[in-house]
Amino acid sequence: MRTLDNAIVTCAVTGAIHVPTMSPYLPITPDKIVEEAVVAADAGASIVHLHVRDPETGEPTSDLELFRSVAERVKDRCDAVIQLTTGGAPTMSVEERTAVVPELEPEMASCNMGSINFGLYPILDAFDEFEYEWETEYLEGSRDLIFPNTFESLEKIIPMFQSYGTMPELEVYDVGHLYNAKHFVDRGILETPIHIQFVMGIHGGISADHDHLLHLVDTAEKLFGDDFSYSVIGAGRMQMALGTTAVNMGGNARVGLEDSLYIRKGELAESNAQQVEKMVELTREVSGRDVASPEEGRSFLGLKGQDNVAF
Ligand code: KMH
Ligand code: ZN
Repeated sequence: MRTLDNAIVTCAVTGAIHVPTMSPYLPITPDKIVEEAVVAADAGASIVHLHVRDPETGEPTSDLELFRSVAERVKDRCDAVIQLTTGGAPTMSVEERTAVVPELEPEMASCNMGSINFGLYPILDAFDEFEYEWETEYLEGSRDLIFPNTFESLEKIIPMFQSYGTMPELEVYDVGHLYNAKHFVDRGILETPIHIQFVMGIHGGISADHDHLLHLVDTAEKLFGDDFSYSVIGAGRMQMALGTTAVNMGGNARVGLEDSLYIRKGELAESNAQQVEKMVELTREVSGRDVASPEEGRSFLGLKGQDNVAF
């Protein structure tokens, strides 16, 4: 495994899992997404992972002009690596959600390594009423929805990343997705070293347990030897716990309101930066590592630099 002296903390500012009813702090408008990303970077996030939302309804969208406007403004105000989602929302087509790569040529973008059930419907049990009509439909619809990332679509997407100089961050939701990555490495389609994001705790993927993280890392070691690095998302209440374990083991951590709305059990986080500050402090207190700067992150991951993006 490749490890950096300092740990990379990524902040995922807003995503497709949470609906506006769930938290008054969820950033929805472009202004708020930009502000949250910049403050998270100031708090120590060297990578910001960005999705965009319809500013009127808060619905996840793949609008390229919104992506451009948010990415441009974040770039103007901080030097964090801007990592755009190509996961979008499970309801979008693969073409729609990956269009950010040719359009904006980011330094880095997510690349989801397999198809899964993506069950958001348990959230329905937690609320009596939702602010927007789409929220109930969206969550209910996830009962019968597959997040498609087929071999054929990955055969097209991975070379597209390479032609625009965009480093794919491989989103691995279960052990089998590591074998999918290995398959593309063996065929010469995916270049090494790879950077993996273990996404744990999605209803449909592997659960957010420490023993599963150890197994994922061991399996990646077996398949890729020294040719991979990793970060961990513990979706929901395991965010800080799994992030801390990952940085203790020489990996990296992702926090942010995209994957957990809480700062601790029962207490909503007031901002993305609050979660970043906590992860930074945990990293320093328990792992003996410091937190990587954006430049350290870039050099470790071999990124092309902010001057070479198309926004
Ligand atoms: N929010 C994560 C569960 C992506 O944007 O491509 C998944 C994610 C994927 O961040
Ligand atoms: Zn995302």
